[in-house]
Amino acid sequence: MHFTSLAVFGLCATSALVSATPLQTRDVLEDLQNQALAALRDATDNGLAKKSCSIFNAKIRKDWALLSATERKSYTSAVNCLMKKPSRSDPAVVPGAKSRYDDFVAQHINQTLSIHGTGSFLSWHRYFVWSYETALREECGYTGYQPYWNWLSYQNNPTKSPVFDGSATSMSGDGSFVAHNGSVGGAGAIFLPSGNGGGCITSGPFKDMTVNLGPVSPTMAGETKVNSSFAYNPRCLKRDLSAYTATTWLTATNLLNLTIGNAAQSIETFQNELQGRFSQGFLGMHAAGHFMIGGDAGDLFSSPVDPAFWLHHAMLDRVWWLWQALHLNQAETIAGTVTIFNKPPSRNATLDDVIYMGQSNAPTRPIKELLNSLGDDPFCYIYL
Ligand SMILES: *[C@@H]1O[C@H](CO)[C@@H](O)[C@H](O)[C@H]1NC(C)=O
Ligand SMILES: *[C@@H]1O[C@H](CO)[C@@H](O)[C@H](O)[C@H]1NC(C)=O
Ligand SMILES: *[C@@H]1O[C@H](CO)[C@@H](O)[C@H](O)[C@H]1NC(C)=O
Ligand SMILES: *[C@@H]1O[C@H](CO)[C@@H](O)[C@H](O)[C@H]1NC(C)=O
Ligand SMILES: *[C@@H]1O[C@H](CO)[C@@H](O)[C@H](O)[C@H]1NC(C)=O
Ligand SMILES: [Cu+2]
Repeated sequence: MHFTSLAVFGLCATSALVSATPLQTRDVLEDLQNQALAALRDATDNGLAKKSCSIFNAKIRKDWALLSATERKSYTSAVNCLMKKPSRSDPAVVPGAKSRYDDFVAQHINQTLSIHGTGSFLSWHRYFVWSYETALREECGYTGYQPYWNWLSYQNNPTKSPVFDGSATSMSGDGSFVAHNGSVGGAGAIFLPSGNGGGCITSGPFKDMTVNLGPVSPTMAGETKVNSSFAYNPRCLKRDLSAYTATTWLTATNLLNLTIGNAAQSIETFQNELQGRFSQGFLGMHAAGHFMIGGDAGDLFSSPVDPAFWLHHAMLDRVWWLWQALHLNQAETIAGTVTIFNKPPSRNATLDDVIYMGQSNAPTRPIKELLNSLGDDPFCYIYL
């Protein structure tokens, strides 16, 4: 009952916000965030939070922009540590996995066609980010939690974003300028013009990193794919930050539609809108985040080679978390089949379907255990 009145409040808030132009993106997100936290606080008493986890003791994942310089550097140091630890993958099977970091990339490559445009898309990526966060903490001494990249910031000039400004406290910046003919997103349907990058990143914590796996399905003009999915292909990390992509799709309007607008009606409409309507030229916020970064991040299979992947997917998880908190009576529902955009046609996914993480440190679990961020086992976190 609590939930219904909150949902109604949410819908009233939408029309108020939509009529106020231009949309103040900070207010939009703060408003959603406050509603989500209020809903979760109420729900704590009604049994949403299980066992010892509650909104009051949950771990807090924060906006990168709000972390201190020290916190940001401790995060990027831990990522660089993971890139130096030896791989646990079988070199005969995954020759391109040279580091612990690569073990995660290889999982994503291997499972790409059953974790995108499927009923497991949201839960698989939630568990993936969590297993990576856990590895940073347990294997590399990181003491914080996974930060996120707030999509609704610096859309006009991503190179000024604290995530991508190329400084020592960023996630490294744009690639060097290499003339090329844009990228093609949306499963080949949506042309995205070039930005000012296209080449290797030049500064920041990941300037000297080596990308070992991919590209498996490159989308930036001029890139060639490897001959086999797990091939060893050492190279620099390429980006082409795109204000075009950010201003077109990483918008407050789209976020509101997903969380409290027409697309928020069910998990099916939510995840479909989040993943785009490619044939209509609508990239959707998930792919838009990938193509705002561009270069290696635009590869459906090997995109996790870019360490910004995890901040992007934490934001995606946050948007799902916001939707769940604002639709608690639907929070543990899923929709979709078990093949990418139902190609080839397949059965619906079920809550008992299992998600496995291979060589990461996370045990196989059914989807139903991965829906509640306050479910205690394995998750106990919120976003701020
Ligand atoms: C890839 O996935 C298949 C199942 O689809 C699994 O049998 C295999 O072990 C996986 N390979 C790696 C390297 O994880
Ligand atoms: C660039 O790519 C777009 C979309 O694929 C295409 O329409 C255009 O002709 C290309 N331009 C050049 C100069 O190759
Ligand atoms: C892929 O295979 C072709 C032909 O066998 C070979 O010429 C090329 O060097 C290979 N590319 C990579 C990246 O291994
Ligand atoms: C909101 O999402 C719905 C469902 O996908 C879509 O039909 C509609 O065009 C979207 N509205 C806006 C303003 O993007
Ligand atoms: C699969 O799910 C859709 C809704 O997402 C539903 O309409 C359909 O009936 C389901 N199919 C089966 C075989 O249960
Ligand atoms: Cu993915």
